[in-house]
Amino acid sequence: MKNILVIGSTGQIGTELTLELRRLYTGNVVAGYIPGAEPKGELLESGPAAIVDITEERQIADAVRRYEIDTVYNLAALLSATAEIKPQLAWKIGMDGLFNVLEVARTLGCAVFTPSSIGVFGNNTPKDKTPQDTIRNPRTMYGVTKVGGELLSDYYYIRFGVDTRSVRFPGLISHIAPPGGGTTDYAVDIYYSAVRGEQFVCPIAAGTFMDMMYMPDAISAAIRLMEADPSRLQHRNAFNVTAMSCDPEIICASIRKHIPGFSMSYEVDPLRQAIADSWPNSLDDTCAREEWDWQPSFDLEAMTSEMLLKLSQRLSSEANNDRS
Ligand code: AKB
Repeated sequence: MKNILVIGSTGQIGTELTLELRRLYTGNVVAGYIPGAEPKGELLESGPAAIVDITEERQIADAVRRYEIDTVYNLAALLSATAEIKPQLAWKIGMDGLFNVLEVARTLGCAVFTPSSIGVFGNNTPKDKTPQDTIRNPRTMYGVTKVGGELLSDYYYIRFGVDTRSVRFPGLISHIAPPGGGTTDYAVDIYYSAVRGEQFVCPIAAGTFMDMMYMPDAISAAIRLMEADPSRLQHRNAFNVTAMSCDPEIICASIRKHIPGFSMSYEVDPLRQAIADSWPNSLDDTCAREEWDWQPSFDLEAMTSEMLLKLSQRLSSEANNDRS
């Protein structure tokens, strides 16, 4: 039996991860949240919830003691574009918050998963098939906290034996909880526009390639890595993982196979574009495949079919509810 605490359970990854963990494990899967971002619906009804602000070490420790937690999924973060606007807060959550989690894990004996990102890479990193072990010199606060987080997590493993593991997520695409403040958010927003029958105004320029992944694959990556046999792990913080590499035109073309009239124009956001230009075009995820059998299930076409179907079902049932 596992008892798990998900910090940031109501965010883009947390919402789906918490529900999947509850489906898989019989122990307590505690939805940690901050006031103002309370769990609702199935997330609230299917298991325990607790206020856990990552900047308050005592709140983390209290939840870990109360529910006898053995594994923490630490999903608290500001995404890349927001982190550039609020760098001090990004540091407080990404670095000071992670330090709090690791200290609790060290003293109370928990394993810790903290997502890293393609944001750890910068302009000097090889752009295509970016290797697992290469230059990490981002010039964004998001990237700085993610590189710092990888190093700190490895330090806690090497120095104190805390079981820390992580993946470098690419842009994550989901029809459930929306992202907010990320550079790759356009790859979610484009599907909402398509389903609503609107033209999409893209903030990222044509020809800008970044890695992407459908959320069910991201959830499976996190859980599979935490379940992996530690004796096989040569790396820990953090593994490159990817499912596809695309630019806005490729996603648009994939949507047009289902909605031929869908149209897209461009109004490039300089902040997001500069961040996107500093990130890899595509990652090499061989190490994850070799060390814990990582393999995505969804390519672009499979993801587009499911995104359009699920989103249109959800948006039309919300519209019906609003009418009644
Ligand atoms: C972002 O765009 O900030 C995130 C990421 C790739 O880490 N989605």
